Amino acid sequence: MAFLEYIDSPADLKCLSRNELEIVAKEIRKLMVETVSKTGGHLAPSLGAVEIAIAIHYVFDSPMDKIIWDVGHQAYAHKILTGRNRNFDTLRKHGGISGFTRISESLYDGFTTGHSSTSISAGLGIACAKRLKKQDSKVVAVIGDGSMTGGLAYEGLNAAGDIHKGIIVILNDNDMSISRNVGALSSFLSRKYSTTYLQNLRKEFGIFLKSLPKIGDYVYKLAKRSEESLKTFGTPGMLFEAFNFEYFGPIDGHNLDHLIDILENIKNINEPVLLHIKTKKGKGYGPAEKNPIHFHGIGSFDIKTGTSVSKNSIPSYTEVFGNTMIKLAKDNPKIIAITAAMPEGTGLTKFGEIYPDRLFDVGIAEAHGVTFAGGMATEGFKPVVAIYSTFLQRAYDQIVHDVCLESLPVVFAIDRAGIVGEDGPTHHGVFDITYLRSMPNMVIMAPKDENELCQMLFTAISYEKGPVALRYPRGSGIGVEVDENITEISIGKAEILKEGTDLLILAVGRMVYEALIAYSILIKEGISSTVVNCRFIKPIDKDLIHDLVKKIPNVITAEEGMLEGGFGSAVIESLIDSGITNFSLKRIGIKETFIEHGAPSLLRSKYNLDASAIVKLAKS
Ligand SMILES: Cc1ncc(C[n+]2csc(CCOP(=O)(O)OP(=O)(O)O)c2C)c(N)n1
Repeated sequence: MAFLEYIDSPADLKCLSRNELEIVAKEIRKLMVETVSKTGGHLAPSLGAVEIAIAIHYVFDSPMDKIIWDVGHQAYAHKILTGRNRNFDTLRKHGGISGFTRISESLYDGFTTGHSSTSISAGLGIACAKRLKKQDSKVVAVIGDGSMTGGLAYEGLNAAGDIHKGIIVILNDNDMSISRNVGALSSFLSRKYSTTYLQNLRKEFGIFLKSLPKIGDYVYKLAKRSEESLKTFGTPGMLFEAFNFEYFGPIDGHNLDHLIDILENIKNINEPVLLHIKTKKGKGYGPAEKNPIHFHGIGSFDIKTGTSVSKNSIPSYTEVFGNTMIKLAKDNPKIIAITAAMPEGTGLTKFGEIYPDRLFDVGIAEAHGVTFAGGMATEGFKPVVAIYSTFLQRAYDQIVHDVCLESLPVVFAIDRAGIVGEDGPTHHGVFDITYLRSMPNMVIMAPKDENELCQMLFTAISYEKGPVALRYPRGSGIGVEVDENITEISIGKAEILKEGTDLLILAVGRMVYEALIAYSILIKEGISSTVVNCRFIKPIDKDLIHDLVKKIPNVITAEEGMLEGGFGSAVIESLIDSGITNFSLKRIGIKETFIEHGAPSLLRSKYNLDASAIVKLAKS
């Protein structure tokens, strides 16, 4: 690397000529592709944001000026330019650098990100705080067109345009969210008018103005302003100008010269500014340009061909969910699928191909998606809202207020529940049990394997009395056969998998499998356990659990989620509330901490979420 190895901070970048910056861009892309081919990560989004990262750091003075990368998944070039190029090979590895931006990782990261659409609000907060501190440093928020589909972004724009604080929003528009972007805004951003059309429009507008009987001062000014606004009519500027933003663009987001010139120009405008840049997702690496959806977030791959290195032959929970949806939808025309910008991630792509009218991609708008499902349910449909556990947090109020209050029969298919691994603390799905458990009318279940996932989905869809949340983990299933004929299971009923007398293990979801492994280890050491697949977190199978605890008072509960307000808490509360106090109970789960990024198996071992943790606890 001719230049990159000498760049330890943005100050080093500023010493280079513009031609040399082009070489830096090439070196960054090479480093990114080489690294992500081994570590996995958000390659295509970051490849598309190389020039904008260079231009920002060339023009602004970070860390005094604050740079905020929405989601943080486009920020690899930013990381490389801000002192992390030497350990970039540790990207997403345990103990290494995060796949998103973290204020605890670097002074150059303006805000901690991972969930989308936060950058404008955070940036505005920082800008207002700087004003109060009488600092005149700048704030730059870089946000993708996909992230612009999130409502929070508009709350930020609305506030920024009202209080007129200097903030520069850079809209990195590549026409893509993870999949092709959706929604009216997306088509608005790419709307193009021919010059003739615009000229005709202006002429007609002029004629219309002249035809007005009396044009007083006020009307004239208004008319003038309207005429001026016609100049931006062919561009999305109109939208942002309505928010009181000064709009610039759209410009080529890969032309470093243009980017630097325009940033130099808008740097000192003390009003909200929006710079619209057009970029190509995956830019500079053929396979990623060709297949940006696949390379949005990718595991390790072969650089030459772009093919993934390993693919587990056991189907993932996500795939099993998607296939079961197709199967069930065939006989039940009321089934509707809803995704928040993640048809691939939630396994619904094929469903959408077969039933295009029954899949709704609402964009990165989880809150809207849930309320939308509530509306559908009032009309007799059966909406299945498939959202990752971590992103469903965005819709907490909508689940309570728009679904649970009237007990509407909406199914929540909660993917990536539990530890997700390398994406880290912003993405682990560990809070859903806690926040859903307190909601009246909600049923919560978790399957022990992929076959039970099918049964639970069928059960959830058949349940008419109210909402059901079905949580299942990231990655491949256990490898069990999936029944051809899917059967229902009884709501609130657990199943005993092993019978023993010394210890009672009450497990849910993925931890059932770990409990069975623990059972086999313990039996060899002379400890016989009863293992229960509890299936339901709410309502728990009180009758069975109470009976068993009375017989076997040494109890371990096991779940992959927060202990506070979790499944184990539900068991304790239920026992105590029923006056059963003669038991000793230990809980396996996550104790009041944010779990860092790293390989799932490593994290499960570190945080005692596996069979050996159950064995250790049993022996103690
Ligand atoms: C609240 C929330 N929902 C879903 C996601 C998952 N997600 C990560 S990136 C992304 C697409 C973002 O698109 P865009 O901002 O245009 O960036 P691009 O990937 O195209 O560069 C999505 C849906 C998320 N990070 N946060």
